[in-house]
Amino acid sequence: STHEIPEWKTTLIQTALQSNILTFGTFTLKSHRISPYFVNCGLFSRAKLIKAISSAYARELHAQTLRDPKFHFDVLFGPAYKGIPLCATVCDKLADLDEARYGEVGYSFNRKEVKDHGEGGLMVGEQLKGKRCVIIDDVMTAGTAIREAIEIIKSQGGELVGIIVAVDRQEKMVSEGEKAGNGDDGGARGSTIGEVRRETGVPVMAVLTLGDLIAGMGRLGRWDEVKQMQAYYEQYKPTD
Ligand code: OMP
Repeated sequence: STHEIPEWKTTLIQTALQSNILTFGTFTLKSHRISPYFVNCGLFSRAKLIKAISSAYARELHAQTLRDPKFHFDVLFGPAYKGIPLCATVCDKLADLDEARYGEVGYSFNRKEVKDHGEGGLMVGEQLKGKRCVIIDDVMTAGTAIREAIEIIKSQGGELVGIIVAVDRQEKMVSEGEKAGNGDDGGARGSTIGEVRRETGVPVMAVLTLGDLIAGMGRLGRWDEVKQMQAYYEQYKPTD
C-alpha cells in the first residue's frame, strides 16, 4: 500500500495499541459483522490518552474550519455514554487552540434515562434549540449510533452542521439481510460515511480511517495485523 500518513497519526495508533484501545482478536460488531480488530475509545481514560485524542479531534475540527470558512459551530454534542467525555475535553482543547474563535463553543450530551426530578429532561449542558451542532462520537461502522444522535439533535431543534468520529472503519452499508441477522449477501454497496454525507449534507470527519490504521500498523512493522485488517477491508469495502 502507498497510503501515507503523518507522523502524529502513527504515534496516535501506537498509543492506541499500547493501551489496548486498538485490539486484535475476533469481535462481533453491533452490525453483527465479525471483525479481527476493535477500537475501544472508552479506554482513552488516562490523562495523556485523553489529551492525545481530544487534541486530535480539535485539530481536525480546526482544519475543517480553515478549509471551509462557512463551517462554524456553537455546540459539540456528544451522545451518551462514549461521547460525554469527548465533547467536554474537545471543547477545552478548542479553546487552547484558538480561544478568540472557539471560546464560546459549548458542549451538550443526552441522558440514557430521563430524570423525573431535579432539573429533569433528556439533555445536559448547552441547549441545542437554534444552535449549530457538531456530533462528536467514537467509531462509525454502519452509522446506527450516528443516526440516533442526528435524531436527538432534530428533536431538540438544533441544526446539524457536522459530524466527527475518531475512527471511520470504512465499511459498506449494512444490508436488510444483515440487519435481520442473515449475514452479508456479498453485494456491492456504498460507504456508511458517504451515505451519512448524502443524507445530511454536512461534512463527516474522521481522525483516523481503517486505511490509516493499516498504514500505521505497517509503519510499526505489525504485518500479521496488517494482513488481517486488509482481508477484513476486502470483505466489507464500499464501492465509493
Ligand atoms: P455503528 O452504530 O454500526 O456505526 O457502530 C458504531 C458503534 O459500535 C460505536 O459507537 C461503538 O459503540 C461500537 N464499535 C466500537 O466501539 N468499536 C469498533 O471498532 C466497532 C464498533 C461496532 O460495533 O461496529
